[in-house]
Amino acid sequence: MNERFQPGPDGAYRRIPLEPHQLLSQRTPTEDVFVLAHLGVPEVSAGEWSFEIGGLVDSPVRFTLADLHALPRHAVESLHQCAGNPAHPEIPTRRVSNVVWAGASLLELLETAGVREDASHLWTYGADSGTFAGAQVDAYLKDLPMWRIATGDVLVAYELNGKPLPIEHGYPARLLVPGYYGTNSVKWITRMTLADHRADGLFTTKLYNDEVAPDGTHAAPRMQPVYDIAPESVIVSPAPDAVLGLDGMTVWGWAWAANGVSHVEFSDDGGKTWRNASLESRSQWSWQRFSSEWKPKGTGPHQLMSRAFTTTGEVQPVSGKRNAIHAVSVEVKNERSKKQ
Ligand SMILES: Nc1nc2c(c(=O)[nH]1)N[C@H]1C(S)=C(S)[C@@H](COP(=O)(O)O)O[C@H]1N2
Ligand SMILES: [Mo]
Repeated sequence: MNERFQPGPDGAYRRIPLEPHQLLSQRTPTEDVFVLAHLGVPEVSAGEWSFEIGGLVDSPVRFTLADLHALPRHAVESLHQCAGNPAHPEIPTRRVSNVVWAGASLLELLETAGVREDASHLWTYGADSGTFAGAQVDAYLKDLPMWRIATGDVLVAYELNGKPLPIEHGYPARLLVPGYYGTNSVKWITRMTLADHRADGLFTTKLYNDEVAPDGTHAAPRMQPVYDIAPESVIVSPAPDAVLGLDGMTVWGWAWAANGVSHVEFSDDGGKTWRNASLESRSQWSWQRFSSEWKPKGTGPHQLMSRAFTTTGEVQPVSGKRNAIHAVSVEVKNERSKKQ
């Protein structure tokens, strides 16, 4: 285990993310990207490192870092978000970045091995082991349905923002699943296995599963893996507790969802009334900038909110979910008191 990146008292090493009002650039600089490691950060020597793709394949294949570099390099701009504490899916943590990853295409690696037809899931193991939530784990293990891999842009990434992956982000190589919550993008890959069922483990079938809202046709509560990123948005400007004048300003922020956001609404009265904000288009799997010209109607406290929608009609809930609406309280004063 790495001396510099030991897990904290709750079992995870993390670097504090930027607050929403600090997410000023379209692409998050590497030093500002949040870091999450449930079991601490392992030390992996790239010289000795390689990983094998095995299980339900025609012939297992092993890749070194040089092998990965020799394959076509794919760059993907992608929103990167932590799902938050798996024991508290109701708490929004807003650990979010937007970065450019680069590496080998997982599809191309799998073609080399030849995936058998009965394979339904890819299991990916990380080099880290230890204790989390009172349970001992031999390796960080996640699974991925084959249909997501077929959709494309899943990488075995060795670069972040044009530079080799920093140790804490998964050096020498990590999985990167655009559109899926960060938990699925296994760092410090040691092994991949094709299987015909989900991987049974702490981070696959025990933690990181959400109860699906009942639809009346199923008696028992149904669970679904924390895969797709739910629609979400944050207001970057104005910052919380800003003191503003009556002259008006541009309210702006970022919005995102697994398959992109269709529109964003803005409220200046704590969610009583909403209006459409303008929304920029998505670049690959990136977040999208939204903005709204806003001229306060009067002085006093205002609660600003934004909510993102998808084409399939999903929208951010008011509370109780990891993607709940982000609210920003500001104070509007008249020109004279503002200048004092
Ligand atoms: N091997 C391994 N991979 C991991 C984790 C981990 O603890 N071990 N944490 C996951 C979680 S919960 C998140 S949010 C992302 C964070 O990636 P980052 O630290 O590069 O931002 O890595 C994921 N991959
Ligand atoms: Mo996470």
